[in-house]
Amino acid sequence: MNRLSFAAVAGSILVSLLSATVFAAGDSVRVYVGFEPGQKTAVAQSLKNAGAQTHHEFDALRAFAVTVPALALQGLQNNPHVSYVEEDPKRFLMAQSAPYGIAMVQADDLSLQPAAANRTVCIIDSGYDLGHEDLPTSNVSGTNDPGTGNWYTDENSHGTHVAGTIVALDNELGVVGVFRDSNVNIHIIKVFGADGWAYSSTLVAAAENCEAAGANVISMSLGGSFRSTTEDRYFAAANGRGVLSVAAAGNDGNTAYSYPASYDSVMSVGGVDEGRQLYTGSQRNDQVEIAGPAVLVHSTMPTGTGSEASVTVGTDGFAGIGMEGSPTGTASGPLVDCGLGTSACPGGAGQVCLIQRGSISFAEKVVNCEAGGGVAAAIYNNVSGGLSGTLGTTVTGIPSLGLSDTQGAALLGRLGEAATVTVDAGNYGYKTGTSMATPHVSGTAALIWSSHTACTNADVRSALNAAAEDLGDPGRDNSFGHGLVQARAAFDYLAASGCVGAPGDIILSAIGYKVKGKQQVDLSWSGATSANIDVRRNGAVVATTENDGAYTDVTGGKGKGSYSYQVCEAGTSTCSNTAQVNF
Ligand SMILES: [Ca+2]
Ligand SMILES: [Ca+2]
Repeated sequence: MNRLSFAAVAGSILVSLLSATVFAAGDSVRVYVGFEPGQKTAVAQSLKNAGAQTHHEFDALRAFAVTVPALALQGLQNNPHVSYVEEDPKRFLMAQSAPYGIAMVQADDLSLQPAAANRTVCIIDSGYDLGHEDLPTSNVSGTNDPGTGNWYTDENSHGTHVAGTIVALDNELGVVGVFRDSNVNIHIIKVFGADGWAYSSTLVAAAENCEAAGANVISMSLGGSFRSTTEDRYFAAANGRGVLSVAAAGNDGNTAYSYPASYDSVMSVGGVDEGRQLYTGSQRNDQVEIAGPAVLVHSTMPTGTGSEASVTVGTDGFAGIGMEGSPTGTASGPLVDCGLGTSACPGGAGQVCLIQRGSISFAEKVVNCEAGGGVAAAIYNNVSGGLSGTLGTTVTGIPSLGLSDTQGAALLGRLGEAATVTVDAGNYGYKTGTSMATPHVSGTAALIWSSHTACTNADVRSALNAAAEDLGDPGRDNSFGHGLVQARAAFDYLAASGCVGAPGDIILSAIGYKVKGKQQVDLSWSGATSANIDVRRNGAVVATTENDGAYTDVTGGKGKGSYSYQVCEAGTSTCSNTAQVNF
């Protein structure tokens, strides 16, 4: 292509970019203006005559970056010394940002990052978007399931979001996880398809696959309200084999148990928001053991299925959350305070509506903005924190997003300035639930264990609980358990305890069932250090057995019965918790 035809094509690009814009007198536009060889001075003079403001001179590229009156564009394009004129498009900050939860659980302490992968976290969920720009491809494996398909795709998005909280890379893109450099082995078991449910037996089979893959930690952002003895026995036995199982406490906001979280052998994880207040959906009961960030957690979404939304004023960007149902797109205009947006905003056509949450639905606010000629709507929270809203079934024609209360306050100080709202598809998104709290805990467990590999699952569990930041009522409570998981404090606790000797480090689970009418109790324990252990039933030693983490006691009884069990280092009074079994 010779220069002449290039100039002609470049000119047509400008026309296609800018001709759709109707300029008013006084409008200006920022463009690149290319000049022919030897014509820099001549073009500079033409630009000066046109009233241009020069930002940059690129001699090697033979181009200026200038702001010129829009009405001068045509003359510049017709100037024989000008080789091309093209828009100087905006470029936005693409930097990585750390989700609030990573710092909240002390996983931003880089000294905790291991030098190599030596722990394995098994994530039982909806799959993993292998190839995502912010997720590792090394140290990642998975097990395919004939019912749900390939582990390395995710038709639901839940599993990819959970995985990002554990392993999103420190790479200038998107977010970061608890582990930043993929120095943890991830094994993915896909039990959910797009619709998001599975059987208990599917879960047990999945957890068995986790163990086969060498899992140290099993992370389960899932649950259901019905208990299964078989499932209970499985997780108790896995605990005895050294596996730490972690599961979501549930999102129903009541005091019901959810399983597998509410088995003794599984850590039940409740949720908090950015202000360390209880997530309103978090289930509260005596099985809740620990808490993690759960509200509006930012993490990875399968490529292209997430949402990126922002307001830009001048050089300041405000990252928001696209309204569910908002069309994608970019729109610019002066920023106008529309109050609560309960009627058409009187800012004149073309404005970006800044609207406070409250009184009417988000959809009605956006409709009112649009009715007043607004080109985009930014709705800010009236309570602390970010705003994730939905337009429901209302169809709107302008991009809209939610902002935090503090972002809203900042933007109220920028009224009248040109604002640009962008809502676009992306690779990241916000989700809320104890499902999001769970990977903060399972990831932290693996993180501290990575540097204390001599410790048992029971040691790690004890350390997480002992070092948690107490929230709510003093001491353990049914909302937060022992409190907010804290990576640095738990790491230090393990270092100080040397993994051994702390009371309560022997953790026992006991599960009763009947075989042909006869009472039988499966005991599973971890954390004992002697060669043999004593099994105590109702205070009396009924067996001394190998310390292999499992024993089945046949009580000899039928019908009803009530038993309390402990296991103790043989011949000592160093014992586990007491586990109760009622027939
Ligand atoms: Ca990243
Ligand atoms: Ca507490």
